[in-house]
Amino acid sequence: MPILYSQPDSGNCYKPRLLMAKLGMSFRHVTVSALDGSTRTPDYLAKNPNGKVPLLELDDGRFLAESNAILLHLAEGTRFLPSDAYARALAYQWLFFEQYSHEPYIAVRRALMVYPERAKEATPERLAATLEGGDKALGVMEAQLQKTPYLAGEEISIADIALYAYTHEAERGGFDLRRCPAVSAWLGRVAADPGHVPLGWLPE
Ligand SMILES: N[C@@H](CCC(=O)N[C@@H](CS)C(=O)NCC(=O)O)C(=O)O
Repeated sequence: MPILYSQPDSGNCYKPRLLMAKLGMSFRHVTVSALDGSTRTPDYLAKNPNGKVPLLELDDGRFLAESNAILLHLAEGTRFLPSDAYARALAYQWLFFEQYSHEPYIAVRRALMVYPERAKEATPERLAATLEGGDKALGVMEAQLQKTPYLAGEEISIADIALYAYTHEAERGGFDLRRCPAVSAWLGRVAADPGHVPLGWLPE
């Protein structure tokens, strides 16, 4: 059975947990957290030299880091990864967008506002810059979701799993989703897709 090393309240870690739940895949969960130093132990750094979660350990003992790479691997051959080359590339487009134009603003602002350990980093300048960047990312998603029900087109894909993770937490970072009705409706569609689990869900 694959093992997922992850932090329960992290959106990046929620992505593979959510996909595996929707796929009905069994996996073992090992809690590793940036907050208690367990991502910095020699044992963990031997598994992932970048010292971050999530990390997937495959049945054969190989490791895979980076949430969106894990999504790509898990989704191979499933309804979450289109087989057509262009449709697939569109899903990749949103995965890269998530890492460069969305997560650094929306996830970071949430972390600054939610974790007391991060509060000292929440300067007015940083809060303003992350608000501006996050609102821009939400605007890009809103424009797409006014045209198609899911980010990469007519069907749900890993693009939606990747972007759901921190978008559904955006209000905890001070973003106003009432300004993005298509994004709000899409959040509801992703949550209504079979097998959905909430952020803190862990397998038994
Ligand atoms: N690009 C990475 C980011 C992973 C990441 O930043 N994870 C955080 C938790 S959300 C972490 O492990 N932080 C620990 C640290 O930086 O020490 C991914 O998508 O997996």
